[in-house]
Amino acid sequence: MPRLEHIGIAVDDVAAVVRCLKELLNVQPYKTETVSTQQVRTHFLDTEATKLELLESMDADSAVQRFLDRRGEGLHHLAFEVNDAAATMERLRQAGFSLLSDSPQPGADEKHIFFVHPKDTHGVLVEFCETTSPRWSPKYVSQSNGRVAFYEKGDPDRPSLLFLHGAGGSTRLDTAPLMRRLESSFHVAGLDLSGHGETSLPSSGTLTMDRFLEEIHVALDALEWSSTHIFGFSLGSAVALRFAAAHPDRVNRLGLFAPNVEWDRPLAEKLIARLHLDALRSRFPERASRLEQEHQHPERLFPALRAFVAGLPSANEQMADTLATVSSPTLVTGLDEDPLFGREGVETVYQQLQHARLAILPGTRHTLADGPLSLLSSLLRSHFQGE
Ligand code: CMX
Repeated sequence: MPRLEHIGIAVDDVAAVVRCLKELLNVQPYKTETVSTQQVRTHFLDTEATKLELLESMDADSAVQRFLDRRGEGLHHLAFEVNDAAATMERLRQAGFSLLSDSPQPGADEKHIFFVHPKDTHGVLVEFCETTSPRWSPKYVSQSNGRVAFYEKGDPDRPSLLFLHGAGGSTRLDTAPLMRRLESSFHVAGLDLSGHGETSLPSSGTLTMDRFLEEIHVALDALEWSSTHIFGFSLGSAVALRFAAAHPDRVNRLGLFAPNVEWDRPLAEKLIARLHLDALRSRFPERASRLEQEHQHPERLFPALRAFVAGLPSANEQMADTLATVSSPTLVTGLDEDPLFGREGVETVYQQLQHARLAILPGTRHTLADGPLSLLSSLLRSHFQGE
């Protein structure tokens, strides 16, 4: 079902509209972007229910300028987000709608977009948009043991929020869609953990919790964040908990999605079975090829991850001590039908923390990028804003 992604409003005097919306809704633009193909400058505001996109014409011949000349300032279009813009185009073309381009075009906010002519939609210009894989460039910090990579977005004056991905994932693969949803409220950064994404795998080929924690320090120092909120998914949530227990002065609040802290041999074996590229290639070829492209040394990373997971059952006691020590207010979230950890794994984490709230969301896949992002981002925003 397409989701209302934003409402476009054509404006003559952007400063006056911004002042009005500040008084009316207490919202301010969080990003401005020029889309040269559409000859517009866009200003995005996030009202939580949906985004508003203020459209300023950059050319006397642009579609927005024609609209302003004919109708004056006002509601310009409704934009709905779809998973596959090309497939949606094909469906609508076959249904007889007049589409304003032959294929999806680059739009603002790293989206591919197309429009349906308002004469076919009872006078309302409708846009469809698909969020593309971000082409974000990381920042690197060199270390004796290789480099640490992180991605930074949003206004540096906002509260800081660090994102940690899951095992075998990366910022671009796991946490980027959530970062995009929260960049309007926070100064966000996504860290790639050792061997994942753009961060080097240590020459020993061994992944350790201590090294993950060291990488968080490196990123926080490079960002000049003395303390921060941290969000972690799966492995990233265990790393976030360990960091918060060891360095309470550097962590404000924690948000966890699909965490697990109690490991036995069968559970470790279940995860290890998922961490084989060959098996992935035959079952999910598209996912396998994305992993191969995303990681620098996938052929070394996956054996390293299997060895790391094999050691988790012997670290249960240490993890229980960790949970008892964490003092940061924590929002624990998980899926009602998580196929890997079950709902019990999430509830155990919640029960062992001193200052935690629990939210169980509907879902059947242990992934973040395809998870219940609207619900999750709204819960996290409130939690990190201290509500
Ligand atoms: N909403 C509703 N109706 C609109 C409209 C809009 N945003 N823009 C134009 N119309 C109406 C006109 O008022 C006119 O109606 P009448 O004939 O009743 O007067 C009719 O559409 C005109 O259509 P047209 O003759 O085809 O002429 P236009 O040159 O005005 O083009 C349209 C209209 C929709 C094809 C053109 O505006 C367009 O291509 N829009 C899509 C691109 C766009 O809007 N980009 C900016 C957004 C960028 C972004 O979000 O990134």
